[in-house]
Amino acid sequence: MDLNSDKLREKITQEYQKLKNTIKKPNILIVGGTGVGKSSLVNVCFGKDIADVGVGKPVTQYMKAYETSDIPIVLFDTKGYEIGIEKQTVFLNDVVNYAIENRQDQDRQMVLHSGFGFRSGNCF
Ligand SMILES: Nc1nc2c(ncn2[C@@H]2O[C@H](COP(=O)(O)OP(=O)(O)O)[C@@H](O)[C@H]2O)c(=O)[nH]1
Ligand SMILES: [Mg+2]
Repeated sequence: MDLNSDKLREKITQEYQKLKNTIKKPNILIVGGTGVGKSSLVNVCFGKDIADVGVGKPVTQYMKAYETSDIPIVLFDTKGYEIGIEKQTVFLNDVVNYAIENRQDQDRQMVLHSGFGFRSGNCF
């Protein structure tokens, strides 16, 4: 087989694109108290202030999905998870149950990422 370096590079790029198109973006649910840096984490990951201006797609009352074509993940930003049985129940019903109910759906199943105990700037 005659493969010079340009052809080899082209072939690798084609195979990479093919592979990339078959892999689904992981959905990551960001959960944590108000002010721990969940929305800032979204902005750091996408390299722009999309969460601060709230352009995400509302998925539930408490959750928005953020996705751009160039970044290979989908981040679900949530309103703060607060202590207190009433608030916890509402949050669980709205956000966590959505993730649990969709865990068999390849397009919607989520990785749960806890925002407790750190701020976004410390993650990178
Ligand atoms: N010092 C510091 N402040 C942060 C960090 N991440 C976020 N913040 C600030 O914490 C505040 C709350 O952040 P935000 O992302 O809105 O928190 P959220 O309520 O969890 O979405 C904002 O003023 C951010 O600028 C961090 O890593 N270090
Ligand atoms: Mg926020």
